[in-house]
Amino acid sequence: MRSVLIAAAALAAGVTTNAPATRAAGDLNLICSADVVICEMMQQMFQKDTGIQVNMVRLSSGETYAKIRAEARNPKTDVWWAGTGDPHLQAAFEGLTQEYKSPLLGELNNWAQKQAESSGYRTVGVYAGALGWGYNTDLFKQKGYKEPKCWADLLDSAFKGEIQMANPNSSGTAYTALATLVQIMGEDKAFDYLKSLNANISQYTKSGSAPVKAAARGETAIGIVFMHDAVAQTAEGFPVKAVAPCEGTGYEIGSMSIIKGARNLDNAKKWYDWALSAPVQSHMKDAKSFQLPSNAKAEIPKESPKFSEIKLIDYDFGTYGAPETRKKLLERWDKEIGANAN
Ligand code: S7P
Repeated sequence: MRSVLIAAAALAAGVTTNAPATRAAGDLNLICSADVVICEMMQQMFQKDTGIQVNMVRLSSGETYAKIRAEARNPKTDVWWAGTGDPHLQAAFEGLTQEYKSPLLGELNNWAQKQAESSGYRTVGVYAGALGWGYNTDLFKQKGYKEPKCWADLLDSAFKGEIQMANPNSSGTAYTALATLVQIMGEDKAFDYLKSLNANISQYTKSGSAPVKAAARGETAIGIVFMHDAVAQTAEGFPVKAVAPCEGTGYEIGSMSIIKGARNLDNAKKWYDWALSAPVQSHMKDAKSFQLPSNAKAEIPKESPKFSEIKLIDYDFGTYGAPETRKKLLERWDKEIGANAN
């Protein structure tokens, strides 16, 4: 099924799945932290456009950050494309990624340029997406559940064992959720909230979008995810409805970074400029990737959740993208939530 989806996405993007012999132009070692369908479509499109062989692995954002830290003395990756912005900023602040000013910076929306400026040009925004959840409308009808419109509604005891979210250690989505709740409620109240929510959580998954994929298949009623990941399931034909929380919500600036010490630096810069271009970003919807593109000239998919209709908080990327904040929040999450998981 997955390979059918990838082939369909690649075809829709006007590329073939049989990449030509690409060794002559060299290699690029890429970690991709978005959904595997868009990762493989980007890999195939770039190979076709440039002749460069892309050796790609898909890892969640927190996993990638940990891998890059562990390999700092002997980097095996050239480019980290996609994934939530906080761990890209954390890597930038630790000097794990390298400064690069793309000639395409001027084409980007302000929020993407700001991500670059605030990191000393060690990362850049490639898309944006708002946090929320998706629920299975068929299951809700069958069980007589009421639509949860607010973070507070997720604590209803009717949802015991019916909610999934990811683990914020591995997943950028779940770290965004943790940082969002702390910003909305204050740290102690957010941890009280997460302890109450824990009673309704059946599983903390490794990857951020897994909870809503499980909701789509009827394995859980609700998945706390980025709204565009819920919309992707609706677009696949599953009975999933995306919700923007009434109290307000956080968002990601999905980012891209070149790793310090990249062995294939010229090819890394080629990928970087290519991935920021409007035509490439306009293709993301072909893989049902419905984030808001960072290039102001790229086509915004009609399915993309509209930021103007979502109550967004003024997400503090400086604080929550700092390595000390990440360490402190994750240690507390492990102790107070992870250790008591069902
Ligand atoms: O599926 C697209 C997307 O939600 O995936 C990225 C996210 O980091 C998923 O990986 P995690 O497992 O780290 O949560 C997002 O950046 C992106 O919008």
